[in-house]
Amino acid sequence: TDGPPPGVHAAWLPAEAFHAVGSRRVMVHGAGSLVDTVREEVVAACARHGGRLGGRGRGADLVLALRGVGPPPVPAARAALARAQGVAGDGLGGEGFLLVRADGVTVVLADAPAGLLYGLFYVVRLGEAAFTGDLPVARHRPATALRMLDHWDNVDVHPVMGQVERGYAGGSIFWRAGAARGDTARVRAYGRLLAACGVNAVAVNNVNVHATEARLLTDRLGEVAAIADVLRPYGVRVHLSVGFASSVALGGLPTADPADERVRAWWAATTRAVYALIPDFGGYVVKADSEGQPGPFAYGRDHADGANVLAEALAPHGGVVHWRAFVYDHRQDWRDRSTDRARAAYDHFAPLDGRFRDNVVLQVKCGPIDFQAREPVSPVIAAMPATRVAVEVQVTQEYTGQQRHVCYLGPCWSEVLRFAPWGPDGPTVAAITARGGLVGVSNVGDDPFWTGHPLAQANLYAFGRLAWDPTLAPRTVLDEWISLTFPPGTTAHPALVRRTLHEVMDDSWRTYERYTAPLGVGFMVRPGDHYGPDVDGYEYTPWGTYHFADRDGVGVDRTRATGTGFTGQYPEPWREVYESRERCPDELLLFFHHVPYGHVLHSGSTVIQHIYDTHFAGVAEVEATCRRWRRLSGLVDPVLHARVTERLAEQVRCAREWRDQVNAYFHRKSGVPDAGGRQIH
Ligand code: BDP
Repeated sequence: TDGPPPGVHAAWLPAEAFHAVGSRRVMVHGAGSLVDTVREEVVAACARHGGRLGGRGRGADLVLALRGVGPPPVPAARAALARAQGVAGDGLGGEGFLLVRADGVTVVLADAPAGLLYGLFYVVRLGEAAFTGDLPVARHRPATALRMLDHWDNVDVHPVMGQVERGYAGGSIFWRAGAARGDTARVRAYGRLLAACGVNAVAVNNVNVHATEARLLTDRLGEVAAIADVLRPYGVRVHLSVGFASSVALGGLPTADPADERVRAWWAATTRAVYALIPDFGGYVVKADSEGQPGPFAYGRDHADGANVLAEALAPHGGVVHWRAFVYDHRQDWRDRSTDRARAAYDHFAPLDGRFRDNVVLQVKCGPIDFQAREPVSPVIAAMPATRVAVEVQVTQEYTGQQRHVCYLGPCWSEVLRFAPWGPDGPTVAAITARGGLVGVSNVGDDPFWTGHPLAQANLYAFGRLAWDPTLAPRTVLDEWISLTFPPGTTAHPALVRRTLHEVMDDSWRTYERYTAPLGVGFMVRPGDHYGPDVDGYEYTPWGTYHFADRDGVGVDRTRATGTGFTGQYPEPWREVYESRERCPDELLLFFHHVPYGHVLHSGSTVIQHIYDTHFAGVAEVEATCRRWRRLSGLVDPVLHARVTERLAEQVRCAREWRDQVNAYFHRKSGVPDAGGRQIH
């Protein structure tokens, strides 16, 4: 139980990461299946590192105890516990824990088994620091109860999208060629990684629900139950993506109209059967009226009507429906600016605020368009005070280098979570969405390194950690990941490894931004697979993703004064900041404004010169990354080193291609030469 199956890389939990815990006397006090998991982890760690799981009356260095099951038998632990009890104040919730160290004993205290499990992984993360000196009582609770990964995994291999839609890490860990893989060891190892970073829910199939996947809800439910059984010991609940029209496709009804009694009865009965098999089932994820998926519009109903039917069926069992706000017309006429795709989610959902049942979570993509490397924060998040809103981010790197490029996304998500829609004195996105949660599209597959690019593991880790605590600095999170992934004992030069990884990764998202689409304009990618540059690839298509470059200027006018009016979806102060060319932040200028190439940015540079400079700089940074990575040859696992080296070679090639296409394109459009006199190909 203490490691991944043969041939699979340990990611952030190699055996060495457990040295501090495993070399000590540990006592686990309490009962329940997750407490058993804690015990198994401790036993395995001790077997490797020479410690032992203590029994009654023995001394202990670490006590992991559930409150309310009587005092632990070790005197020193009792004293530390008494101290902790005094400070605890209100409850720790179902997942929280307390940590205190005094008199040579480290104590983790929780009210529920999941808290003990998270407490154990916290101690593992602290390493020796958990056993040094005194530690004052510290209370840890997740910022939100819903920390979920959505797998866009298909059960059948999709003719275009393959086994995993937008997957860059091989096949699915759950499904292969139409059937459950039944790879219990792999799924269990995954659950363990998730628990160690704080993720507690997983949707096991694609939001685009095709015929085979649909049946997971009914006659193939057993396969979902089997996955739930394996993830349960790590506190991870299973969710299912379901089709809105399931009552037709699976139930044989003539309609999926949410107002039809038969439809409601079908959902109620179907959901009852789900809970009979999976009592802790998390709920449904629904993509409706979006990119060809069926939805309530077909019946003249709105999305509150649609979501509430499923919510009503789930409510008696404690389940939630994650209803996605990614609703837009992908066959729109691009000449008509009132159809601005950025406006769509708000236009559809903001009027429905207050109409959703309590167990509906509206799942809103972090930006208004679609997971571009740079977008403003979606205005929907601030527009629905009476609705539980979750933010959805894309851990899988569809638009950020597809796990061939190093792109650490912690800083990107942190900016979203810290954004304050009503200005610095108002609540942050993290606070607004605490009732709804954080959802990420998973980047995991059956690749031996889990994520294709070994360094993309840090994105999975950061997702979980930021969901648990959105105030964490991305650099700190990366530092944790480095410590857990390359602990002493796995490398001869931990300090050099740490420094190099920070140099390679800390700023890699901004580097990626520099060599791709400029100033928030987005979507200069190859249509279809979305990898690599294609400057006009989407410009004359019906997808609603344009840059409007011509000989005079570039950018999308989304102002109220002269454009699509999208800026009006934000509250003050942002509605005016974004409306104003002068005040709009540089990095979003072309998202909100169409400006001449000679427009001067806050940085002092013109738009056209900024484009040239950032594209040359971005490529130079990737070249420097390659040199830095070479330093680690011989210092980290050679297979991992080789994998990253191979990916970096592709990243350099692709970054140069981006630079050359983007620079040449704008050079030809504008006729403005590079002030630096560099060659533009
Ligand atoms: C887009 C992806 C597409 C997804 C869609 C979604 O290209 O594959 O189905 O998002 O989120 O970014 O539903």
